Amino acid sequence: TASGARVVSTWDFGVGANAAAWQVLGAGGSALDAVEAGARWAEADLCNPTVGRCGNPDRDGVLTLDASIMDGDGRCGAVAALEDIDHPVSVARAVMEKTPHVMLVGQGAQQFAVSQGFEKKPLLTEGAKQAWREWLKTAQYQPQINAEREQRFKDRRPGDKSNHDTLGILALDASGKLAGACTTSGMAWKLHGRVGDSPIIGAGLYVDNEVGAATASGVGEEMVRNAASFLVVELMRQGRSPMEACREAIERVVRKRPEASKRLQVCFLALNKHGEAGAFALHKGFVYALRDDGSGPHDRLHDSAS
Ligand code: SD4
Repeated sequence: TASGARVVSTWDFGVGANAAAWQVLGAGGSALDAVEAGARWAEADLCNPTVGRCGNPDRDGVLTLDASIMDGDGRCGAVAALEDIDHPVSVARAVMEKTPHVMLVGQGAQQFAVSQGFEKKPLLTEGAKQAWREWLKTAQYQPQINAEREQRFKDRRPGDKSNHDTLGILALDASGKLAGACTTSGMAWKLHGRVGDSPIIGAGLYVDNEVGAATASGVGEEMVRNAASFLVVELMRQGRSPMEACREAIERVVRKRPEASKRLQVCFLALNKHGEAGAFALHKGFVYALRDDGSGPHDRLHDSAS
């Protein structure tokens, strides 16, 4: 059975990722298989301009993908700046399982993916190309906090106000093991070659069966600066609840760069080994999705504090 199992994912599209993960968890499958399934669902979602094949490109019009995966025993894998491969999270898992390494980047990551049977194909969608051409008119790199991001998404998807963003997904399986994954096309209009937090173990994702797991979304440079997901897990180790740990990590981000913090979004999501979840964001607007085997609604969207 799936007793005690649960999964949490960033943003409202996390509901879909959780459903995919639950197909694994609900059948008694492993947390690792569950988070990969959830991340693959998000990567395949053609309506999401910040994850996978529908992602917005960098300033040169090139779509580069970042992803990581980790289990609670410290096994991990990641790819960064990967081009033309549509499931970076599965390539990250292959790095973890089939190589002595943790991270592959760019050309080398692609070469490895192809050697593992992943198909190389152009991914940039018409919509993303159009958004890039539009962006070129001003060519200003100014990451926006949610409210303004909604505007961008509205341009891409009329009527849709949702805050699509990087997918971070954390799962606890029936045997009490944790795993997490994080997948993204990174910040739109980034410099070619820019790597965010999502594929950096300890920044965009960290998992430890002794304590819990954490993941992040928002402007990745802030997570890297603060080794943020590792920080959240270490705060939980010291006794903080998932929410308190996320809040304290946000306070650290603000303390480091008070001025910049006014203009950028940073969101943390955590799950401890007892299955308690919590989140905290620098600015309003971050939600996460939770699914468990409880008697309540199977899918719940939670507003994080900010
Ligand atoms: C990054 N954290 O590449 C990711 C992207 C993201 O809101 O979450 N954007 O920095």
